[in-house]
Amino acid sequence: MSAATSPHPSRAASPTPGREFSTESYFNTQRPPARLEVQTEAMRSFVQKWDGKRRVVLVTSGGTTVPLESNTVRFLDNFSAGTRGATSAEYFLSAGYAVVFMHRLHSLRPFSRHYSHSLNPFLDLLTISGDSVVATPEQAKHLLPVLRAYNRAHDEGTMLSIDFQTVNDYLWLLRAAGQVMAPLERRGMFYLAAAVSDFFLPDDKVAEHKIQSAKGSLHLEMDQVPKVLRPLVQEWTPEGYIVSFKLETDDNFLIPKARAALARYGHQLVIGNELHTRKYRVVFVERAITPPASGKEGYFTGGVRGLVDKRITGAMTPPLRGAQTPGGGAYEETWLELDQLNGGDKEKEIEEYIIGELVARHEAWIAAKK
Ligand code: PAZ
Repeated sequence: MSAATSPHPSRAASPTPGREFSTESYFNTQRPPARLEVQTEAMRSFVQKWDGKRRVVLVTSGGTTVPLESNTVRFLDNFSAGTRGATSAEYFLSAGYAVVFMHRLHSLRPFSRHYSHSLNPFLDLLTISGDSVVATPEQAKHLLPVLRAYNRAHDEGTMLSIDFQTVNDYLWLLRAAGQVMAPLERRGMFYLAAAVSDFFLPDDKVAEHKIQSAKGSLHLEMDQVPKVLRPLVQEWTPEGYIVSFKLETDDNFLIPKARAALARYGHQLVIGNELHTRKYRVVFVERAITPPASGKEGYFTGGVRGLVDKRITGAMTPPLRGAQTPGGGAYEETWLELDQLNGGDKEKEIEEYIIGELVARHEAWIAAKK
């Protein structure tokens, strides 16, 4: 079956194979998820509750699926377990943020992630004492701070969980979150760590029923997911502090791709990470706010907490927001490397340092408006 030929008899075949959807045409033609209104209202009241009391961050987490059938038996997926998002949400909470945790259903979640069934099975924590069940003393030591932080977030209501499954769910929810958080202006942060598919099957190319193997090989032609970072930055939430992630499997692409994203979308920061080293090193790429000493390229080391190697390249351009930065602007790159930051403490997680850096930048972003 070719996906360019509609597998669903009642829907028209896609007129132009491999279409590029604009954001507008995407939302005009693709069906919203069934729970969109309820989830949007939950986000709206959460944001209103915390507006003026805490800064609010939207954390997106986990992978998105692309279903091949609307009665879904099969779907395309990606590797993300949601570790980055779930871990970061915990550090945002402990930094005093209210967190909208927008995550892939059944991916890792803040606090419970410490006890995932594959890495640290729950039953291994417990021991029988008479007729009771208790945590082993060794496990209780680890469990106590996690349980305290979990209970605090629960009692104070500082985290709202919103789940998605498909890339379509994700796009609709991101738009809703952007609009709902717009009144926060600079007090809102977006931390877009979810691994979002670049390709999707539009409604009119999705088979209604399970695709039959009797028809032979399966040919799929997927369309490109619209680049929603642009409307997020320029329309939905023009004042928010927006952090996107860039994942590559070749380190050499990280910086050029991150710079290209900044130039194209005009947001504040791209965090680059490579698939295999993502838990130990990341690079912050942002527009330079101070010119290189020489006026040309230069390396700057030390000075800022957590900064390992800071490099400023290119000619100085003012940091623009919501506008295209012409090629050749000045960029800063800050590498965070866990083994240089953790003082030998193997329990430390890179997200602690990432969030520390972000909180400082977010504060500066808010202060710059006053
Ligand atoms: O979920 P995880 O901890 O296994 O992976 C995190 C990540 C690599 C998905 C995230 O850090 C990231 O880079 N997200 C954006 C991926 C992208 O380029 O679409």
